[in-house]
Order: sequence, then C-alpha cells, then structure tokens
Amino acid sequence: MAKFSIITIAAVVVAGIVGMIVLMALMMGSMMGGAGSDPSGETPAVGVTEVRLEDFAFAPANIVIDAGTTVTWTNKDNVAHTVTSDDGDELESEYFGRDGTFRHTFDTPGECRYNCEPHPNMHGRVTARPLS
Ligand SMILES: [Cu+2]
Repeated sequence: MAKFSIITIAAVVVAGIVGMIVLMALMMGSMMGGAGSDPSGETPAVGVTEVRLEDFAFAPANIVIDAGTTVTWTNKDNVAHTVTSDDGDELESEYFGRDGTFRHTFDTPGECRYNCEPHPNMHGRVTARPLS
C-alpha cells in the first residue's frame, strides 16, 4: 500500500513537471510571436511586391520597389492587422483579418515607414525608387 502511494505521488509530480514545461513552452511561443518586425535590421528585399503579415510581423519588413508599383499585404494570422503610415497618410488600411489583403500603389519616390495600429512592435518600410 505504501509502495503504491509513492508511485502515485511520483506519477503526479512527473505529470505536474511535464505540464509546467508545456505551459512554459506555450508562453515562450506567444512571447516570441509578439516580437514584431524591424526593417532597419533587415536586408532590403529588392523588387518584392508581396508582404505577409505573419506571427505579428511584416515579412519581408524592408522592401525596395520602383515608383508606380503596387504592393499587396496579405494577413496570415488569425488576428486582424493594419498597414498604417508612421507619419502622414500614405498608408491607411482598415483592419483586415486572415487571408485579407490590402493594396497600395506607390506613385511618389521616397521612403514610407509603416506599422500596425494595434501591434506597436510591427514595423515595415517601403522604399520607392524613382524610375530611371
Ligand atoms: Cu498587427
């Protein structure tokens, strides 16, 4: 009887430890998911016109296009995001959910830094090059 109790207690303790490890892994995952994106740390993706919103990040976050090009953002997360200019009103999307898209044509050469309204860690940048 005493031996059975020790085995039972050991099983409960092991189950508890496994449960805690699983919980910690889940918490770490959600924290990393919220890490966002920072274009200044990324090599510019030249000629890329498709940007994903995935794991609370713009990917790629730093793109270079020719002026007059249309860029498409597609949300791959289960939460709604926006594409919103840091300054000015070049980019002012509505909230859009999973598989939703937002398109914008950059007619004026220059750099446009943007973010996601509800997620301040999400940053992106579009640089429109003048047509030569
Ligand atoms: Cu967002």
